[in-house]
Amino acid sequence: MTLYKDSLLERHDSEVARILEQEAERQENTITLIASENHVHPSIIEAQSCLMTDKYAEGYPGRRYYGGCANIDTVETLAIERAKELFKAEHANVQPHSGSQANMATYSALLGFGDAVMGLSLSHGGHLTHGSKVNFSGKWYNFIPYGVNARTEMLDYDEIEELALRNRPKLIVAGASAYPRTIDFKRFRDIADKVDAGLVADIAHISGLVAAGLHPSPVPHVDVVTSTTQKTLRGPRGGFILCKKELAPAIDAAVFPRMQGGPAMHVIAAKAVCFFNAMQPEFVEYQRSVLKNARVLALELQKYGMRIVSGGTDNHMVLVDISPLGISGREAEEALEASGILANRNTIPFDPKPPRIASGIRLGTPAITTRGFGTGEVIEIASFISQVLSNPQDEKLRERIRHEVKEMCRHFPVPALK
Ligand code: DSN
Repeated sequence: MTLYKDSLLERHDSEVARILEQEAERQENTITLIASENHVHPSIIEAQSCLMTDKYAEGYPGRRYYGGCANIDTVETLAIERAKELFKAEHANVQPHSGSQANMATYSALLGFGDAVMGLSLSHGGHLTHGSKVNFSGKWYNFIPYGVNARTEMLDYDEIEELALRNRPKLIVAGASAYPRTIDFKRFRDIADKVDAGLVADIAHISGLVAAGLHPSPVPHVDVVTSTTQKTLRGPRGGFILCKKELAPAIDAAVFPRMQGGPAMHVIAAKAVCFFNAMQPEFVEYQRSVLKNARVLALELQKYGMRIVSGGTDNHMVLVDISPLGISGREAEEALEASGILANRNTIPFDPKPPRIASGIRLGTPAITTRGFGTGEVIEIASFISQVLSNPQDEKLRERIRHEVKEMCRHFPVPALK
């Protein structure tokens, strides 16, 4: 043990300490290319491990159902004000435990059961909460999925408009979890206005880019924005909602008391730190590097014969069709993990394979960029990926790449482990 050696936790519960040590080691020696993951700043971990985990605080600042909430009110108000300032929003709710719960509360505030909603199909890059049949969203609401254009593999706003005119949804959800291109929220607003629909932007993946001004903000165009804090925004695991002032009472009531009980105040303290961190100039520099690394990764993988869905990337992620290499997404994910590189299998638009097999992998650069990897390392990583995916069963190759990955990682420690 190193991190937890002689720690209170090790003395108290050596079993858990050992597991946490192994997880730290795993992170330290792995290249994380999962697009939704990141490595937080140690300030986030410190804030999140604070004593506010002890406190019940059902309600909102100044309106709690428990005593002893003075500090709780101050920190939640700070998180709210920082979120509003960062995203130039009229109102913020920082209590959702996750992005899914932020979406659940938002739909509940804006819709009745069975109402028609349009969302990006999961198989074209949408999220479970955008209408998947196995999710509450697909069970409680009548989701009409839209997809990407078969030729460009990008959102086709004319097609979306036509679908909206035909179905007249009450709400349109714009946003994705596997879409590597810029989303035109203004165009979505025009479409929503034509059919008198509400508009929600789910920016869980791109909120860090939006905060840094490197992806157009949905805030001026939509009624509600939902997001997570743990992805490009590099904060604790959680969700938040932004909206116009007039929707604030409905959104707040939907989060608490309708969907959630006591807020996770230690996480809200860490969300406040996350928004503060995202206001610093170095955060913008970080996001620029995230974008640059993603572009280089796409170009390099293309050179090795992999097909990049939509032909490139505008954000932090690259969606790769690996069917030209003759292997599935699942095989690729497994071979890469055995070589020290983490990615996730992902369907590509119009994928003939089911999601558990998939024809693609989704890669993202937020975590490696946080560690300080630059384009030189990204070029090397693309070469590792190509070698592994060209010989997915070669044990010796896996071992060699695992060693090279470990060596590369040694020069770029995970921030919390420095
Ligand atoms: N599971 C997240 C992702 O990987 O994109 C979305 O919630």
